[in-house]
Amino acid sequence: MKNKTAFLSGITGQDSAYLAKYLLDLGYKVIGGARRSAERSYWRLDRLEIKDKIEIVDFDLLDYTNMVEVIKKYKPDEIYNLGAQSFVGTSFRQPVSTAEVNGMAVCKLLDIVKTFSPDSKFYQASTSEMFGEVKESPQSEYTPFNPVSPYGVAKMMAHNMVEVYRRAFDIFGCCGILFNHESSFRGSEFVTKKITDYVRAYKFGEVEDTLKLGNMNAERDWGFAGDYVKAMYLMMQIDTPDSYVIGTGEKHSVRDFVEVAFHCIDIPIKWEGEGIEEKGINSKTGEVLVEISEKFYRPCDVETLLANNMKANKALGWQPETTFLGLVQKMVDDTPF
Ligand code: NAP
Ligand code: F7E
Repeated sequence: MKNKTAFLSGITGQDSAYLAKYLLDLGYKVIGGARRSAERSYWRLDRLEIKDKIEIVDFDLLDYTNMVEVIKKYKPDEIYNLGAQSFVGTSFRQPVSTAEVNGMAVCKLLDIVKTFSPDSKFYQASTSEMFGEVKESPQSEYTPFNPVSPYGVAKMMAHNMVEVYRRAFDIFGCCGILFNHESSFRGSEFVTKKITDYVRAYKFGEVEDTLKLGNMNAERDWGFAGDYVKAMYLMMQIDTPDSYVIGTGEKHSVRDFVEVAFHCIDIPIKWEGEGIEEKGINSKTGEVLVEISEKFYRPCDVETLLANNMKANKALGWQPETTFLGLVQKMVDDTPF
């Protein structure tokens, strides 16, 4: 039997690295789409030693002609649209380009699939950020969306568009409504990576300043990216395309995350002060390690997220394997698995 072909947009990103490895191990031929930049970095693929096993092609979600050429040429069995402007903070400063890449480009890509490769299965990287100011907790596939960031609004458009293409045009379109998933491959501006990079540097005596953070009260349902890409694959294998919430069902605040990360190097943290005056202090030595900077506050923030993953558990047999402590430890140790 011929090996299946999977096309992954955003091949330089965190999720594509884990998914590419997973699919290659299953015997897939993997084509990875990367947009042009002054110097492309494949450090994640290199660390997994899979760069040479992937066919890399130029692919920019902002270029319609380029997308047509790639989809027409490969007619992949499975398309995973993982490319996006993925940083919520930036979406407040660049709402137009975020809407174009995360929203409108997905509409174009779906239409290209419908026209040139209607048998391709399509996975869209939807997000818990669409729940925004949450209408209920925990959040399931039936919870109304209420986004509070340009990122969330754009992703909601893409999500709804996949559901319309599924109903109206019979496209095999799946949406994974993924809650925050992290790893040592996370981009450095995301809060988990920022904290764990700091803690590791502190352990080796390499920091010169305190760790500066924003909203310490925000709560997230954080899981391990390596577990979540398996859910993407599973939803593309069942008979009927659908949308699934993927998360752990456990939430923690940014403050908890900081405490657990320092705990991984045996430093107990105590907190003093409130709001902008809050400080995280090494309770053994009195050294101030964490301070608040307004720079990292957002104009609006999602205060709390918690997944109800029952549907994925029942229909896909999916459940997370990595505990919260296990995730933080992997990140502090900088190990991908
Ligand atoms: P990531 O590490 O930031 O990777 C995003 C990828 O998209 C990068 O390869 C980036 O390329 C690429 N990209 C950006 N603009 C593009 C464009 N115009 N055309 C083509 N590619 C473009 O993100 P991730 O954490 O792996 O997330 C994967 C997907 O899941 C994203 O769609 C994200 O929005 C979504 N998501 C993530 C989470 C999470 O917690 N990680 C949760 C829910 C949903 P460059 O390297 O050139 O920038
Ligand atoms: O922020 C707060 C911040 O940037 C988490 C993306 O993958 O998950 C991710 O989006 C929380 C927010 O992730 C800092 O205000 C405090 O409340 O790590 P983050 P995110 O915004 O939740 C969703 C599901 C996606 O889909 C996105 O693509 O932490 N926070 N202090 C901070 N955040 C950052 N980045 N930096 C800080 O210093």
